[in-house]
This record gives sequence, structure tokens and C-alpha cells, in this order.
Amino acid sequence: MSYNSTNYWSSSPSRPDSDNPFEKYKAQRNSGSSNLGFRARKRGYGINKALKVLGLLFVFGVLVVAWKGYTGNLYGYGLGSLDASGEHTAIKNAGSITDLLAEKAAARERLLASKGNVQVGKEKASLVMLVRNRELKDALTAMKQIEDRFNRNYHYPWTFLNDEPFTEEFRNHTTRMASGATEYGLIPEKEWSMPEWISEDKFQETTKWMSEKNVIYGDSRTYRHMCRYNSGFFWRHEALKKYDWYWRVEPSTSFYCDMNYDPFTFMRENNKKYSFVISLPEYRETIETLWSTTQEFAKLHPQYIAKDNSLGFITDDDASKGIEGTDYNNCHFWSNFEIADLNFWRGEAYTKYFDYLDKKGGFYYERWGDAPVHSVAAALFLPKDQIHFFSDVGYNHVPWGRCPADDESHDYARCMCPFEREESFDLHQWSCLKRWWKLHGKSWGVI
Ligand SMILES: Nc1nc2c(ncn2[C@@H]2O[C@H](COP(=O)(O)OP(=O)(O)OP(=O)(O)O)[C@@H](O)[C@H]2O)c(=O)[nH]1
Ligand SMILES: *[C@@H]1O[C@H](CO)[C@@H](O)[C@H](O)[C@H]1NC(C)=O
Ligand SMILES: [Mg+2]
Repeated sequence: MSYNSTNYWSSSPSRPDSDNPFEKYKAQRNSGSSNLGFRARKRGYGINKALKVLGLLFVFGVLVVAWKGYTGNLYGYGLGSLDASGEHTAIKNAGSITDLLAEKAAARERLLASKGNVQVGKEKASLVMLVRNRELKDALTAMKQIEDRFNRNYHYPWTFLNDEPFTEEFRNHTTRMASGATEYGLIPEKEWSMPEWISEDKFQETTKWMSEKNVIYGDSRTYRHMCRYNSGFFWRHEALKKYDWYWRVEPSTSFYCDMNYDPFTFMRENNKKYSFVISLPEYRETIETLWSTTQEFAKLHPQYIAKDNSLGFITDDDASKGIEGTDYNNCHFWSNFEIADLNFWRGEAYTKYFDYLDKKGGFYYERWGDAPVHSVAAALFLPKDQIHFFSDVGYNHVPWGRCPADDESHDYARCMCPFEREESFDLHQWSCLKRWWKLHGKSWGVI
């Protein structure tokens, strides 16, 4: 089926077109009355709308100022005024409102007390977030969405990792947000620093030319620690030993679709080991020698290369020429979203691969990201059917996002997508998804 929503709906005789929420949503937006969209996109409707809003604001302002003159305080808004103790008289007098607020607060406390963090989901799995204390607000934004869309029905635990101890404030807030248990892990210093075989001088040379060339995060030491940690160590953390599966969540990411099944169970039952939502090419300057290093490794350890692998996804050359005969096209799975099997990283192939890369120093002499490292490993060490594209997940990590195409979604009511289909990253010239479809023998745009 094609991405075209009209085809999809008119081909489902049981649902008349007038029932199609996507069509309604589009019509609403086109008429300018949408309160769903994030941005006004129609050219020509910006100025009129802005004038209307300004006019309304002005009228509102005049009314507020007039009212302030009338009641003697700005908080009046017609409900009453502040008394000498600073308390709002209207609210103080309205027993029913205070009762209601108190009852709401008590209900929230009862909920927190009763949930007991009992896990409902059946898998040995955790949501995992590597995060800094100062990113608390962004962490909560992402957590809230994962909880609302999925975890409130499953109560999977959350594991937070940090190179510094988490503050009490961070722990309090995230624990209140989580529907499952929470655990806070400190990263051992050895895993968040340059190994002794790395030369500080050579590292300095790199950061110098990278900052001159404006390579993103090119001059950052901690960004490199982070990439190396995500590549080689998070899955070894004490707090994750008890799990088989993880879902990586980054602060500030958005999730637009209800997930009405357990993705961990899905992965296990379908023998999937790694998954993604968005795929795109890495900046070549950050990984100049990653591919040649991988070629060396593959030559030394041909036994780790899966027979039916995804080389065709990570090269634009003829994949039948093998790893040695092809160049890397820089395509990678965007690792800020990952649902994967921890045992894949723990396995011999990946452990040896990481050690080999680590010794070569590219995490510091270049700026190898965990995304291309994870992706190249998954593409080469796993049969291609063990990598899953979560086409039914609506996801955003600035600056890219995607929403399920009409026929991936299966049920429009599942998603609240702020993107038009055309804005979805799948259709961007940089998206690597078309290579994914090709590798899996499907034509572009067809699910
Ligand atoms: N504890 C800790 N976490 C970090 C540090 N640097 C990055 N992270 C986390 O590592 C993940 C990736 O870092 P980001 O800064 O989001 O890097 P990115 O996704 O490549 O780029 P942007 O999101 O565009 O900044 C996020 O979950 C961050 O919170 C750090 O120094 N300490
Ligand atoms: C965290 O929660 C505890 C227990 O409820 C409370 O005593 C403490 O003041 C809170 N700390 C912060 C920084 O919010
Ligand atoms: Mg990020």
C-alpha cells in the first residue's frame, strides 16, 4: 500500500472517508483553526493570524488593566482578590474548590503509594537514560511521554546513568514521574576518561582542526567520553546486569504514538536483537578511519560476520564485493533511540570489536560516535532479519523526527503527529531508509 492517505482510507470500505481523523486534521489545519500543529505552515496565513492574535492580546490587556483598576489587584480576574495575608479570598471561601484540590493531591499520593512500582511487563528489561543533573527538566519531558504512551501500562523500571552522582532533586523528581522502579548508577571513572594508551597531544591536534572546521562537538572531550561509554560500557554497568533488554531514552526526545504492545516481548518473540526508528549518514570527518579499522577487524575475525548481514545498508557499492571491496556510505541507525538486546553487546563479536576500536584510539583521535559503531556492528554481526525498524513509532530528537506513514500506523487515534507526512525524515534526501527498503527487497515507500 502506498503512503497516500486517501488511498488507504478509500480502500477500507468499513470506514467512510468522513471518519478519517487524518483528513479532518488536515482540513482543520488548512482552515487555520488547528490547535494541533506546532507551527503555521501555510504561506499567507501567517500575517493575518498574527494580526488577529495581536488584536486579541491588546483587547485582553485593556480588560486586565481596567479590571486591576476596579479590584485593586492583578490577580482578580473577576474571582475575588488577595486578602492581607496574601491568600486568595475567592478560593479561601470556596470550600468546594479547596476540597477538590486537596482530594486531587491526596489521590495522587495514594496512587504513588499504591502503585508499589510493581512491574507488569514480562521481560527482563529497563528504560535507560544517560543524563546530567542539569538536564532534569528535559529528562522529565521525555519520561512523561514514554510513560503516557507506553510504560504506564507496563511499569518497566528506569535506570539512570551519570558520570557524577545524581542529586536528590533529580532522584526525587524522576522517581515520582516513573511508573516503575528507579535506579541511579554512577559511571566508574575509568570508563569515562581517556585510556592510558591515548596521547593527549594527538588528541589536542584533533580538537584543534575539528574546531577550525566547525565539526559538531569536534572540540569536546566529554562528548567523546559519552560516545565511548555508549559504545563500550553502558551495557556492562552493575545496574544493568539483571536485564536482557533496554530501551535507550534521551532527554528532550518526543514520542507521539501510543504503543499498545510490549516492544521487548515483540523483540524476543521475533528474534530481533537491535532496532531503530531513524537512520541517516554520519559526518565523515568524525569517522575517517572507522571503516578501514572495521575492515581490518573483519579480516582478522571473519567468523563474526553474519552470512545474511546488512552490508547492503551501509555501503552504496556492490555488496557482493564484501567488506573488503566496499566503502562505508556513513549510514547509521540514530542511536538516541534504541531498543535492543544487551546480550548482543555482551557477546564475543561485539566485545572484541569494541576493544579493537578502542585500542586504535578513534574515539579520541577522531570522534567516533556510538551510533555508527553500534550500527556497523549490528549490520555486520547480525543477520539482517534480526534488526527491526519500528515503523509504528512516532519519534523526535531535534532536529529530525518521523511519524508512522498512514499504513504503518494502523490506527490514527494512536498518534498525535506534529509533522505533515512530507516533513517526516523518511522522505528527506539524507534519510538512509530507502537503502533499508532496498536491502529488504521492498520498493521505496511500500511497507
Ligand atoms: N552524565 C552525562 N551524560 C551526558 C554527557 N554528555 C552527554 N550526555 C548524555 O548522553 C546522551 C547524548 O548526548 P547529547 O548531548 O544528547 O548528544 P547528541 O544527541 O549527539 O546531540 P544533541 O542532542 O543534539 O546535543 C544524552 O542522553 C545526554 O544526556 C555528560 O557529560 N554526562
Ligand atoms: C526529596 O524527597 C525527600 C522525601 O520525600 C524529601 O525529604 C526531600 O526534601 C526531597 N529533596 C529535594 C531536594 O527535593
Ligand atoms: Mg541527544
